Amino acid sequence: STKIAVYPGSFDPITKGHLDMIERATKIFDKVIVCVMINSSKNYLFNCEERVALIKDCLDGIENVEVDFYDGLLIDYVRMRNTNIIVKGLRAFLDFEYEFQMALTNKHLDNEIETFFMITSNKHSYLSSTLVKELVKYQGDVSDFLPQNVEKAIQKKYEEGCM
Ligand code: COD
Repeated sequence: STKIAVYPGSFDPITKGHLDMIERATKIFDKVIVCVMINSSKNYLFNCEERVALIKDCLDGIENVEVDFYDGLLIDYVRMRNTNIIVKGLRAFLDFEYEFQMALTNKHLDNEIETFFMITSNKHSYLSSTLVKELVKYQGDVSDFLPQNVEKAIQKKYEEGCM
């Protein structure tokens, strides 16, 4: 049967760390659905449409990937897409506790749900959207961390005084 994985996140904005995850996941699963969602503990710089558009731009050319958005529970979205697979990325130390908690909560809500974790590549292990935003705020160089379209978009946010 076709294995469909949902890769959920804030992606505010998408970084080379996320892209590395997505590219690797598309080699393992038949299809990967990147879903822009809401983490209620975060304030977003880019609105949902902007985040979706930036991701779509980055993934142009990869066949078995789809970009979507959803305002609701992750497990409801996963169920709606007729799958039970969630894929997440794990960075050095900072993600473990939080991701562990989310994976177990999702499993508690729906025992069929399986969360797969992929370890970040070394190069991206310390990269986060939050750090990138801080760098841009103080006009640090982020070209190693972001694809060009995203770098342009975030620079525009800076020039518009959004950060
Ligand atoms: N290398 C590898 N992986 C990375 C990197 C990197 N450099 N940076 C981030 N990642 C991974 C993260 O570990 C995560 O798996 C994914 O990429 C997305 O990261 P973020 O930061 O964009 O997204 P989050 O953590 O804000 O996403 C949280 C969700 C939106 C998925 C969560 O809040 C959620 O499921 N919300 C929906 C409501 C819900 O169901 N809540 C209950 C959850 S138990």
